[in-house]
Amino acid sequence: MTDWYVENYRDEMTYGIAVKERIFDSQSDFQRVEIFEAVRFGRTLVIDGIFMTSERDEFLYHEMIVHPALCTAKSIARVLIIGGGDGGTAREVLRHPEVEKVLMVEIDGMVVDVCKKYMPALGAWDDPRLEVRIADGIAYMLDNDDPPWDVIILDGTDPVGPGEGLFNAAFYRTVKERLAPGGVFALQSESPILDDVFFEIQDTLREIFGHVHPYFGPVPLYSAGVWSWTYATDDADPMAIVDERATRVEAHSKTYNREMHRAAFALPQYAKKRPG
Ligand code: SPD
Repeated sequence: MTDWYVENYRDEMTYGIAVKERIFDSQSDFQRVEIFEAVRFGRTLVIDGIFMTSERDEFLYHEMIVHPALCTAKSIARVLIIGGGDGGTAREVLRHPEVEKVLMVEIDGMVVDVCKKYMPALGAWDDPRLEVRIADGIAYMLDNDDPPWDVIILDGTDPVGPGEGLFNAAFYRTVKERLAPGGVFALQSESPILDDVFFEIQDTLREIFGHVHPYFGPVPLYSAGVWSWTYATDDADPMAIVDERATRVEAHSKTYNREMHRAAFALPQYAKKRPG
């Protein structure tokens, strides 16, 4: 009999994936962390019952949360990642040789440990430019003496549980204060199809940043299928792609290229205003 892992979205819909083998299941100090081997998606990470990433389609998410910002920010020497414990976002950041320092602030050490162990291809854990700090990203942003960051990436869960405080104006203000001139804030901004959270994120970011540009792509692991990220800045231009950086990325990427970058920022009619 098929073993189904079923994500339940607000008791309104379910999305099921056939499991070949259950590999890890434990409650951390913050959330339930599970890894299983899926029939189609390969090793898959689930947090609090929500699909996070899979070996099969992780590139669709990680390349797109990283490279639009990294290919257009004024400088990319210093990159801060809040969340991102599976390592995929840091791996993509580290593909840029101009990056000198990446700090990943992840609240849950269990996520880092199990992804290193069971999904090692996701990360570039041995790169000496990467520092992993197991700490609360909100507390870090409020109290640190680090120099400003050229790019800040928020790679969190959905806005429930420990990730909830990462989706409000107070947090976005701390991000803006820590960004260097010409800097970019890139974040995952939920599905533009299923509910209003996408629109709430856009409205809140617009209170704080001069320019806010959502962009879109497919992530089959997420039940809505269509996903969004958002590029927020005061003084960078998401269309000003630095060719030298993009050329290097295109040599290894599976989805990102300059055409995909430009196309992702096309705003579908349904994303232009909240459904009534
Ligand atoms: N609905 C799931 C949203 C998950 C977003 N974060 C995924 C983390 C991948 N590094």
